[in-house]
Amino acid sequence: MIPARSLFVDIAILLALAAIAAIGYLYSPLLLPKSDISVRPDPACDLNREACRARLPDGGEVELSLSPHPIPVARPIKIQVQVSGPTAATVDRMEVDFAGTTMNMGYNRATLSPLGNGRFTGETSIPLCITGHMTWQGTLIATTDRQHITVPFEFEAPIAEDSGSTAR
Ligand SMILES: [Cu+2]
Repeated sequence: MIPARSLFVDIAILLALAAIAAIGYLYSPLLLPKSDISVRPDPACDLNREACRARLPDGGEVELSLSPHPIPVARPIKIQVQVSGPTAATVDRMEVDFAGTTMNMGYNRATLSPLGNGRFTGETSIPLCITGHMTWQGTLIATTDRQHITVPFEFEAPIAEDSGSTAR
């Protein structure tokens, strides 16, 4: 009965290999390195006045709102993010990183809390620049199970009119 026994072992090995292949296929998105996607927001939109949107590759949208308006420095800023479309349910982590576009303003990153249905909220503050006012880049970083999606939003803070100039 040696041949029969060896056939049984062969079948067991084949089944085990098939099971490993199936598990590998199911979990491959978790094992592969995350890809990075960067999408640009509407350049005409002004975060100092309104919420701004960017289109996601899956057809959905991401909207960022910083308040109050205009956006203050050295005072609390409320951050609200709304993700719509298929990506909304897959976001595990939502952060906004604030950086000076023309100088290093230090590390300013806020992790937002999920409110459900693709909504996230948080609070932060950004430091006053020695030059008075400058352009900031607020990069929204959405981490899903397989991607980092970044959206670089630009805004001025404090805006020039806020500096008290009455020359014009
Ligand atoms: Cu600065």
